Amino acid sequence: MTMTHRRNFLSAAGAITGAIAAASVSRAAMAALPEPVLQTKPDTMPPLSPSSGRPYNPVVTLNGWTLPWRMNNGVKEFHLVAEPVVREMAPGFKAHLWGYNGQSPGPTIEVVEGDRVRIFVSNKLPERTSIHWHGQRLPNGMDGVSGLTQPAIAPGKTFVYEFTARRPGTFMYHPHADEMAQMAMGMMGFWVTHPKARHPLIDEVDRDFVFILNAYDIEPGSATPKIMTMLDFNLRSWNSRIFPGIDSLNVRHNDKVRIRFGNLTMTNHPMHLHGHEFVVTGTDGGPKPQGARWPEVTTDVGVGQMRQIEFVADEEGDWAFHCHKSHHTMNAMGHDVPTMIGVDHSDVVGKITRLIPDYMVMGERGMGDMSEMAMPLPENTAPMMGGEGPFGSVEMGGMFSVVKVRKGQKAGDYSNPGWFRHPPGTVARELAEPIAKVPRVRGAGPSAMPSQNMPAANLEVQVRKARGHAGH
Ligand SMILES: [Cu+2]
Repeated sequence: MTMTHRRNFLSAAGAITGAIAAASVSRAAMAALPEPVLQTKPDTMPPLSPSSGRPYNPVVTLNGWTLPWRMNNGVKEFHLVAEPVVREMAPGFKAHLWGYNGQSPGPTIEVVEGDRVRIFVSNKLPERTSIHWHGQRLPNGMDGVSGLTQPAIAPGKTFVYEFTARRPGTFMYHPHADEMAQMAMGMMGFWVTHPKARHPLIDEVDRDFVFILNAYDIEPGSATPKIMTMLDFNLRSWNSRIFPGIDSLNVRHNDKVRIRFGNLTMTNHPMHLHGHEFVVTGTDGGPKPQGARWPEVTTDVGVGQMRQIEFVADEEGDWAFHCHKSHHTMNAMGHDVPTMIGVDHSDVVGKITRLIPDYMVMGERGMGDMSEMAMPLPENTAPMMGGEGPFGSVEMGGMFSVVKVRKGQKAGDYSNPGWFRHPPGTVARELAEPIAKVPRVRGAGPSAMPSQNMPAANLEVQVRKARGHAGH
């Protein structure tokens, strides 16, 4: 267990914040609060079974964890600490982010419909903050919009939020103070409210995974995100992790699986699962009516939206699960590189090498080679794409992971079973023998294409180029 209680709150937090002058919270004020719980490892922690209150089947936060609570006279008390953190986004690449309780995103909060919830929020950031409880029904003054529904939480101060979790579902939390900077720095977390009893629109599942889609702009060789970036982020992550740093979702064959995700980036993400059809069973607005559900393999999640998908994992294997925007399954790289596919560099390379000895031709045959080149990278930089699979480089980065479906996986076992062992004869293979010549069908029906029409010889194409904008 890597979770540590912060016995000496000030010194432990001081060690994490390093050079950044963190605000101090008085020890006397802290004594009355639930001890903040800290997590610094980016591992996927096992589900946290409820120690008190109504029972439920807990979720698993991808490369994250659930925040323990203290029961105080029937109220569930949590303590979130907003603070600078160091997040390992992938092996060999650490980012200086802001988050909660040692991590970005912060810990997942799990409660039960009808629970009275009290959340203490201590601000150890160098600037003011607040927390908005996205999607919750609550008294207006608990909504966390600084300036509108409450004064901002100044550095060094602790605020208390209290409300009843009225609606079961999939929610998140994030600041509503200097949002652009604080969300670009990684301040966000997941919230799940479990139903208090059997709900006609909420199925019981064997596995329930959660994560938030987020994006950063961190220049290769540096560690702090550029907070002024509006659209051209260079890292797309799940829970501030990028492939191959995102853990696989390990399930047992025939498990009913739910995956919940929310989008706090600046663009939409079409989420695509291989090998299975799923249904979207709910959003941050609540469970979807049965008549509005249909099978699909990709569902788009817009900015500020949440989706929960469900499927029966009835096909064994290692199934890719990723954002379908091809640039979102890549890590940091330059986007303004010309396409070189089909360009023959052979005559120029020699000449340029005489001037620049390290010159390298890039992209003559596409970009796939880049993943195997193992070029020296600036320190603290993740490769553009990578991830070793059983058959070579996976050539992916960013928002990509694998759902591993195994007969041998035990109930409640979330450990990685390793690569799938394909039954003999079920893997695409190189053709060993020459292709037998198959006579082409020369039909005369309506679909036959007379060859004299293609290609048309001596075809002259005239292009008129626009000159100026006079005609616009
Ligand atoms: Cu995407």
